[in-house]
Amino acid sequence: MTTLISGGTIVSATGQVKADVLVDGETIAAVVAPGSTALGSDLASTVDTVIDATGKYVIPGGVDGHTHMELPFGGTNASDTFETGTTAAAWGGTTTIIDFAVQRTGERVQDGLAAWHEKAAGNCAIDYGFHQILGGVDDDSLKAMDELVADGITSVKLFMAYPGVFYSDDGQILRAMQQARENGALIMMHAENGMAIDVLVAQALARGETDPINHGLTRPWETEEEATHRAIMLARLTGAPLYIVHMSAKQAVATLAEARDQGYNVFGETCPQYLYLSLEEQLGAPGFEGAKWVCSTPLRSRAEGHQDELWRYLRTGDLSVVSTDHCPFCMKEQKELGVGDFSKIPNGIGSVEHRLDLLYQGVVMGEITLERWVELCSTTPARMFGLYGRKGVIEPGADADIVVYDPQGHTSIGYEKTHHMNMDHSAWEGFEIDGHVDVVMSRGSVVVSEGEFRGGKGHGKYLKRGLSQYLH
Ligand code: DUC
Ligand code: ZN
Ligand code: ZN
Repeated sequence: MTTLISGGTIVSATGQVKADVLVDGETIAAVVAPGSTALGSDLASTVDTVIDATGKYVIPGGVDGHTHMELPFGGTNASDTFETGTTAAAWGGTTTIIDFAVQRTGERVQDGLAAWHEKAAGNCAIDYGFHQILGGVDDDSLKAMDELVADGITSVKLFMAYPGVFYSDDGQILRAMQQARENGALIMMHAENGMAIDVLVAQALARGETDPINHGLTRPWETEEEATHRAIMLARLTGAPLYIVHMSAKQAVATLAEARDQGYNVFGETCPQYLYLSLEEQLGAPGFEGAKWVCSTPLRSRAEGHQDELWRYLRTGDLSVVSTDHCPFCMKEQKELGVGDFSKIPNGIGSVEHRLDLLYQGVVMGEITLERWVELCSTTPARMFGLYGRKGVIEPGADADIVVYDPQGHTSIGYEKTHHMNMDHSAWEGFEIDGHVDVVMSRGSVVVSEGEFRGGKGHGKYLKRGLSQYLH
């Protein structure tokens, strides 16, 4: 099966070029100048299918390096299965996810990972890989980390928050970093001071402050900045590279930027919710409504200017990646667990479907360039998580994961509109997007076209990943 994507502008992390893309089977066979006779006089008439991309951008499929399908958390499970979540991702132009397999405290790492393989295998509409959450750092899990790396799970996530659930203390973090220094794993860090937060939460509840906004008020920026600083110091001490997930506080990113200026191998990720949404407007919505936006790290105050600073850090390169931290929960029976006690609201927002569209608004608003859009959503995550060459790029030999994006198109986001995630609401209700995902190809198969889903579960393959390209 051959396909020619013709007439479009290919946008990469480094530039734009008008060129046609020839896809043969699952991979990209050639990128040719329009009208080139290098591969025969009339390529369009020799291929099986032609996709007309005139006036549109042709970009590498999105790589979302941070999702939580079916995550058991907060007394319930994230509401997207691997099937519904990867289908929604495909609708939005994301062709690869990297989800977090979980080792619960007291469980064997290998058992946690096997359970994740079982959830995902045969159910994904797009390709997928795993990071491993270590819920307990000990001799066994450190040994298991070496096996993970050999098996293509080349990054582990540790938590400085959620004592009693996922939390690792500083000694455990230090040991994991020492091991990562040896085996090449990338340490991903949830950087919030969970011990301090738990005290603030208990004090707020004792004062009768139970509304969702208190989730943000009890996780002030200092708790993110302090943990970020501590994580960086431990990384410096051990020489391990460090990737800090879901950064939302401008002060924490300033600390990260300072360490980067000093030459340390530390990287930051943010998410669309921290760029667009705020403590005042969403988390502080009347009644229990704010529960829709309870996630950790929390949304930050617009009055304090975090959102603008995060866009700036995306431009300076101090923030390297935009992922979603997709962790959806319905209001009914899930978020509702926290009526009368904000600390019981399951933490998470669903965005896996909207990342490319939302970030493209950054281009429309003049916050980032087209190239930076592609770099943040696809190329850098592919490099960061050992997938580059197959993913994150349009060049011969790469997987044919390609999105045709129409800058003249329009997308109305909302639960009743373009929403395909398994949720009973949208955290992005009413967002109007200049731009539209027209065609999505995953390993050579068109999975979305003309407003129709043409993919299916089982198409997505497990990706054994290499080491991060940013380790040295
Ligand atoms: N933050 C969330 O909002 N949800 C899942 C886990 C996390 O760290
Ligand atoms: Zn986290
Ligand atoms: Zn997460």
